Amino acid sequence: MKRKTNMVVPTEFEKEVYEGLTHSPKHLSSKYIYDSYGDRLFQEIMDMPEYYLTNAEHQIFNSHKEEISNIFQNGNEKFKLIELGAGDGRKTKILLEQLVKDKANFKYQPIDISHSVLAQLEAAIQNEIPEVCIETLQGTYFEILNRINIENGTKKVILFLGSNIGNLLHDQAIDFLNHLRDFMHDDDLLFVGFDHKKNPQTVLNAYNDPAGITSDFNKNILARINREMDADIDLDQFLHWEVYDPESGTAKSYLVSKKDQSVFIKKLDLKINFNAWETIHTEISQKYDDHTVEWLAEQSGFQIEKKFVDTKGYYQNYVFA
Ligand code: AVJ
Repeated sequence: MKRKTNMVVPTEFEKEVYEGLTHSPKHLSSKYIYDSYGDRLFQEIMDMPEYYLTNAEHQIFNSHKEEISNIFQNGNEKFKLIELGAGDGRKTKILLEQLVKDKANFKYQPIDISHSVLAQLEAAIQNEIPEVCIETLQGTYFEILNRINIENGTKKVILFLGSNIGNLLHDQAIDFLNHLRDFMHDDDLLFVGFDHKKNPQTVLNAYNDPAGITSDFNKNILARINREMDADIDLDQFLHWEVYDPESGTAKSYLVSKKDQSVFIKKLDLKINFNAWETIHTEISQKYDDHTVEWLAEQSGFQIEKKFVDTKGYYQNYVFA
């Protein structure tokens, strides 16, 4: 059969690039930063001293793992430990080890969009904590939840860690939590990590490291357009820029064009003009206070069962039921 190359169906990424770069003001979605190179850069970000979030959540898990493990278990009842956006699972391992120690009856089901991340995670778990029964699930969160909810009945504990919820504005977070709650039954739990408001300088430093790792991470979205859509974007002609509004708690990442320039995206047959200092908004990283988390829970029909705070008061993990 002959294939008409001019009728190829565009991917989600291609559609969003077209939509976002022809929009005024320009925007691109941070979810497209994460290809295998983006995943690696994010792992480097988690190792940076300025990126306090990882250490804070790590500390909470280490200090409270017995109690967290207890909360997840309902006697010896079997449960699924489902992780949304598992990444390299470095913090989750602390909880997995505790659950194994407590002889909990569970299956670990990490969900991620990235094949390579899941393969690495599975190998690491089998190597480091072979007692854990792991089933990796590749896809988007709700696609997978739809699929695994068919085999009903088993209790679910859903992990949404690392301030991943911070990529959503409040309205989107409420929609997301509501949607998630549709998949949950009476005994099911949601364990979520929220990054809290703090000295605005501390927040800015976390998203603007002097080594430029965060800049490379942000620019990877343009690099992907170059690689996957045969574009000619000169990454050096864009500036990574971070702002933080201490009132709303919203940190925003931008890529700013350093000059008047145009780029051509061959695969989309699309030319995009940039004025000097024109922006592309790429990411939001929302920071919360207690009041706002309580409001989110209420708006999405969840009950707050428990919260854990790190010693600096930078970060909190909540148990929602
Ligand atoms: C993975 C979304 C939680 O917003 O803090 C890190 C991503 N962006 N540095 C965050 C990120 C720039 C991160 N999340």
